[in-house]
Amino acid sequence: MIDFERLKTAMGELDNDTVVALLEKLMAEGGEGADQALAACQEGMNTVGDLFESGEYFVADLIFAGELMTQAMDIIKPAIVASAGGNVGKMLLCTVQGDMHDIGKNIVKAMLEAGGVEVVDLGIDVAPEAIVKAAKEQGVKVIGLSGVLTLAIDSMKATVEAFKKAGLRDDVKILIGGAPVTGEYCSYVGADAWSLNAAKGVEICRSWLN
Ligand code: B12
Repeated sequence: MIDFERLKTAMGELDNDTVVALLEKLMAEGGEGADQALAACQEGMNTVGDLFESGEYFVADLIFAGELMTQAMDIIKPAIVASAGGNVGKMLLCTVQGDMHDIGKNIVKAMLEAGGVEVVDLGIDVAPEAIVKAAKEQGVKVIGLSGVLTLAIDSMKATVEAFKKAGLRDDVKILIGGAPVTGEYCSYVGADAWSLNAAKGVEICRSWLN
């Protein structure tokens, strides 16, 4: 088993070589502990965020962190996306308007697909009206909204409002996720459910689609 504390520190220090070496070791040993590795990488990203806020890291470091996190996920993805089997249906997923962060969304997407859910990925910075339009066109009843910035909460709320305005709110189930999301925000947004945990999100979507 690899040293997860070391992985977290290496991620926070943007030590590319150590992160890759540790994750490749984990995969070479059969992939056990991939979930813990994902959590350690996320904690490392929190360190990056803290150092950015305190002025020690700059936007260029955030960009590098994003690339490193993507690379890390590509290595361990085969071990975290355990297949739940059986196609259960189709849903929409995107990062909401104003937010360009997509690493978390892409992890959720990979896990949904492995869990038998067909995902229509609308990408990043998606306007509420575009989400409603896509839901109509695709005949989709489950919507997953991702957001990492605080402002994403208001975009999520605007998306729910757009479904109401289109007279479709009762026809769809809306799940929100991403770092700032809480139960309180879920009520504020008017979503049906929330989760910070990708695996839990897959469970919720599968139950709605079933
Ligand atoms: C990498 C990064 C970037 C990269 C993103 C690259 C990319 N392709 O995504 C780049 C460089 C583009 C970036 C830009 C910016 N960033 Co940035 N970024 C980060 C950083 C370091 C990591 C984010 C990340 O990928 N985390 C790892 C993933 C795996 O975690 P996650 O997104 O939370 O997803 C998990 C769960 O939340 C959940 N989940 C996510 N979505 C969903 C959806 C559903 C439906 C479900 C069920 C679950 C779920 O599952 C995932 C897997 O477990 C964070 C710091 C942090 N603490 O996270 C700052 C951070 C998010 N960024 C921040 C800021 C300020 C910015 C900029 C404004 C900087 C600037 N001055 O330009 C811009 C904003 C651009 C924009 N409009 O979006 C702030 C946000 C502050 C705030 N509260 O609003 C943070 C918190 C850093 C900080 N502490 O200051 N950033």
